[in-house]
Amino acid sequence: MVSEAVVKSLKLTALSLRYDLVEMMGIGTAGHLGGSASLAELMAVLYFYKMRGGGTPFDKDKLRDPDRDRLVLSKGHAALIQYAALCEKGCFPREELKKVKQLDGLLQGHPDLTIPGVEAVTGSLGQGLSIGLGMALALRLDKSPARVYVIMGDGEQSEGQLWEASMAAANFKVDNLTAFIDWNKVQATGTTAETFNNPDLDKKWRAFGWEVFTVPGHDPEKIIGAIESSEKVKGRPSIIILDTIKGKGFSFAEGKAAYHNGVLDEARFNQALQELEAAKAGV
Ligand SMILES: Cc1ncc(C[n+]2csc(CCOP(=O)(O)OP(=O)(O)O)c2C)c(N)n1
Repeated sequence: MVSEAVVKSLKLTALSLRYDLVEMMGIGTAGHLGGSASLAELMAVLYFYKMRGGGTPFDKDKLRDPDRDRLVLSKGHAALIQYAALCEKGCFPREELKKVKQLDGLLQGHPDLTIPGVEAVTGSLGQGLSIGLGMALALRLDKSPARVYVIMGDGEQSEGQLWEASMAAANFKVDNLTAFIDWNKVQATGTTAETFNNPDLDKKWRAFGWEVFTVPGHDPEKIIGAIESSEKVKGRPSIIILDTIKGKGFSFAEGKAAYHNGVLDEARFNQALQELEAAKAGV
């Protein structure tokens, strides 16, 4: 059972991550608001509550600890929200946020191993689950208590490779792996249903031998509950389908493909900051 105080602090953390996201995007500078904002609560839960760096909470000084939990952001285009979390954890200086996606900056458009805290190079959709599965198998061989988390998109579910990894993970009875689907129902140019309709994801994953949970994806308490349930599942991998809103937290972007990769003009930039302030007051 998570205390009210912890839940409140995670909600505030998610807002801070959204704030960092807007700072990185700047005015007309960088895109990918939608699929980043939909992950803010999950990132807050993972980096600020759940992930361990060799026995203690995620720690920038334990990034090479063999027993650290691993996070693979398979939907690598949402890198900005991961960068926000890593920055808040002190993995690199805040000034880097201003140089995101610039040639002389540390933080490139997709996660890269030069960035402290990033565990896998991603961006070509469909590959992260295979990478995470390899990590999970290696950790099992090493008898490590660490867990692997892999975050995928719902549009990404049309990639064939992840279904191979899905079958392999069930075949190998991997139970130190928890995957997530950011079920925000929108992808790059339209809704997921109209772009590549892939219904009944829960039934599909269950049929592939996984334990499946579906939870409201902007509720830290529910996310924690599902992760903790997944930790108790033995002999098969788990997947948590997060029912989310693309662009969550920014009224002009919610549910809109235009803000998949669209940049913010000055008016939207200011509106975004105002909406975050208002949300903070309501937590
Ligand atoms: C293999 C591959 N094909 C196409 C792309 C281009 N692309 C980037 S994001 C995206 C849409 C992804 O949709 P979804 O997985 O739902 O992500 P989210 O809406 O959560 O951001 C596409 C097609 C890519 N990165 N990799």
